[in-house]
Amino acid sequence: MADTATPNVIRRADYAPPAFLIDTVALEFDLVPQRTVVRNTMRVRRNPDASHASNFELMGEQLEFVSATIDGAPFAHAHAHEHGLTLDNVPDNFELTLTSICNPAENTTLSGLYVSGGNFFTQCEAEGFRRITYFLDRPDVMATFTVTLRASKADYPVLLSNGNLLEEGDLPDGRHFARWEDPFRKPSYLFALVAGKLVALEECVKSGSGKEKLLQVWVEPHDLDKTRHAMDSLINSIRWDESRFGLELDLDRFMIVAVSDFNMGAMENKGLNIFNTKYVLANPETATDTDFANIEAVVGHEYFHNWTGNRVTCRDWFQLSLKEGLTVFRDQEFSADMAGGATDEAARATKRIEDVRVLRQMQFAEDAGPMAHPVRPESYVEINNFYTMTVYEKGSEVVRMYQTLFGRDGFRKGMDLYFKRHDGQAVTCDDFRHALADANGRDLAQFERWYSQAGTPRVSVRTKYDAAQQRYSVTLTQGYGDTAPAARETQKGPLLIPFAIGLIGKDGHDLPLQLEGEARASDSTTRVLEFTQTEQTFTFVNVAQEPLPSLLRNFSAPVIVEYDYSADQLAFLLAHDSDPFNRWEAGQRLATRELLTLAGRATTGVPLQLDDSVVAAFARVLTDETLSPSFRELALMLPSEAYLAEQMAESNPAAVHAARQFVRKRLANALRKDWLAVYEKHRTPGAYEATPEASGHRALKNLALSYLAELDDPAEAVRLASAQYDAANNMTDRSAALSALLNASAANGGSVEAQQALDDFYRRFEKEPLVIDKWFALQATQRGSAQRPVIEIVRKLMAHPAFNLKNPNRARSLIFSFCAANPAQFHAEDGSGYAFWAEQVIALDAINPQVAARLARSLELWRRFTPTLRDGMRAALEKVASQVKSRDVREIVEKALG
Ligand code: B3K
Ligand code: ZN
Repeated sequence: MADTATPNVIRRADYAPPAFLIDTVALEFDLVPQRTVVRNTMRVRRNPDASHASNFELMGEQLEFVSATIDGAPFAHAHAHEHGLTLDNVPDNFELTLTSICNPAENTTLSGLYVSGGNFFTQCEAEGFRRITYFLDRPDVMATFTVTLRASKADYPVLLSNGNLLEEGDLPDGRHFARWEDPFRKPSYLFALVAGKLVALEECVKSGSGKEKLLQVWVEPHDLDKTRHAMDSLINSIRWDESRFGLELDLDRFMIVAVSDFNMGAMENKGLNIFNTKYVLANPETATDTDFANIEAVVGHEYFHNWTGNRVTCRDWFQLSLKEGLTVFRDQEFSADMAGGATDEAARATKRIEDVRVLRQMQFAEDAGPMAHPVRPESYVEINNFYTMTVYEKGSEVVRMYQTLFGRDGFRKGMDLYFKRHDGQAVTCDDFRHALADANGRDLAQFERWYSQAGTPRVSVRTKYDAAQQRYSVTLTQGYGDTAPAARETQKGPLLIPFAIGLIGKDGHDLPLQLEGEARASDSTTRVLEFTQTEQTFTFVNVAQEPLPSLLRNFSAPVIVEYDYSADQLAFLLAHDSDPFNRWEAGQRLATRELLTLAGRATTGVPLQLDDSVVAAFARVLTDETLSPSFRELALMLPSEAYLAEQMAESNPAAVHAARQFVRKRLANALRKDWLAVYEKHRTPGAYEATPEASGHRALKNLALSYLAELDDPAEAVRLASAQYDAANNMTDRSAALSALLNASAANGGSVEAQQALDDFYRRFEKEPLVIDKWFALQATQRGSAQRPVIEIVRKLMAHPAFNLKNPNRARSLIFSFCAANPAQFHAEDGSGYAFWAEQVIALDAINPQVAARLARSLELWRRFTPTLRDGMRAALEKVASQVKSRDVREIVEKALG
């Protein structure tokens, strides 16, 4: 175990307002890669709402202190130390100038100021600003910033920072400068600068109130041909926030800058969003339909932060979901509206299904392990470890529940009140809840538990039909089941669960809904029950026939529903439910149940077989041309191996893989003709179109191809895939064909066709890093065989000249893809995957702790696996715990071993 003392735990309960406030900040940068000088002049005053402190404590990391002056005079009582700077006995109100030096060229953490591809970039959230200058680097300290950048004009022709450009000009010695001013007060985590050789796609638009806005997407010159989609996404985001929430862009200029070395997706710095290239650059040849959709979502997300996060920010980092959960909800709604408008429920459901898949696979797993935490965590060691699925995705579900309870209009009223009360402030999740409650005249005290309780709630359902009385009662019981210890200690009482339900008659149509005590049936055939007690019965009256319940429609709450449907009932729901989400859900339940039974058999070596009725249910979806292609693709996609393994009493990735492969093969062989017909019918010949319809066709066609690659005789699939690979005019089709070729030959240890396509792919896209990432990822996630374990391929690729551990995208494309997205190969019984994981976590820890900590999380569920795997994982975790240095990784592995 660790040989150093337990690192400090930061607790929500310990929040205290800052002793000092900083009203204005003037920053001057002399940008030099190895030695950047930063001069920081602040207007400081005592905080009237805080207890008195004679010393002024500023945060700082990896800085070389040069000097301090107070009100223009040198200040002798400044002491620099490991965590920052202490100024003794300062006045009540003063101007402080601090000069310090940092080394962006050597900054591999990608937090603070760093160099990537010869250009300067910053990343300050959560605590990176203190790596640039000494500061009160906490979100409740808000100041207006003026920024002067000076640098060599030849090397750094473009100089950007937040807000509006005040002036720019030349300096002696081939240098130049630019001065920027951000008129809005902001916390330091929203500061940004960019300097380098960049070009921009520009567009001028008029905002809702008629003001001119300059929009720019900045990239390296050779990427200018991949910026159109990001620009369109930005324009659509601006329009959407105006029409759906009445929120206008508040700056004259809005910039997006792409950088290839970046720890996460993107960052919402005020007026100067910095993006991972992965979420900006796209054209049909290099980006898949999924990439296009992700770019739209992330551009939207960062833009929407301008109000939810920037204009109203977080009081402290425990409130992170205040901005993240809300902004994820907003980006999900934006994408749904872009796909289906407000009314096309089927198109909206596609987005909903994708989001719920992610939530269930990733957030439910997080809730089941040692990192389980509430949406508003109570404590942390390293805040960067809490940018989690719980804070983001469950946080979004919590926001969605307000809208489910109050409707779109009620939600909008709540948002309006939130901005009216809190614009320009740093606030808490409680403030948001109170705004929603007050705008809708409701007491939402119980709803607070969604923020404070960890773990995935379980709702079990019992139903009873009384034919004589025509009454149908639905009894709901809530609890958490047997949850992880980290979650259990937070669970205090029942939640307010909006539980949407419909009742379906024998003909497949919805029945009218009238609850006991109501005068008549409601207009809608979906009802949101407000389920608030541990157990509660809802009785429907005038129910003429025994219905089949459609439960938790549109996934109205982030819970697990337990109800004993028969296979026939699930097949019926899959064919008839008017709620498209629940149609999909019925198919998933059916498949999950079948797959788990088969996985159980696989562990005992019993031969596997699949019931014909399951094949028939899938066949109906496959051949139902009245369903949209994108819905069919989602319905025909089996639950992922990771999700299935997580459902087993003891996770057994090999058994899950065997079961899932068996079912895929069985469906492929039994429905061969149908898959072929679908493949032909949904081709999209001609020029590439980026519409949701066209992408739905491609998705379904490529799913068919992937099933065909499972055929006992894959020759036909290989022929189709090769032809598709060669003829493809877009990355969606080309990468799907390559993946089919790899998988079709996996059982036989590879094929000439697959190798040729791989080589061709590399040559063709050698100059496109994002596509080469796909090349690595496709190989890392491919199916393996006993003769050809994927770990050997991965180890070989680690030595490939294009591999680079320092670039997070590249590290993720190979290492994370293998460790987190190829469970059957990663969890090899011989422990080879775990040994590899340990090596890489240790190597990354020394380079980039945030990225290392993400990778470290891939073993956190170790206690839930079979004994052999469990032992191997523990040994690997112990090895990592004994060697890593960063607070980031230590928190993860120590919690895992706990
Ligand atoms: N707010 C940033 C995430 C920062 C992560 C810091 N480790 C991106 C986003 O959620 O929009
Ligand atoms: Zn965000």
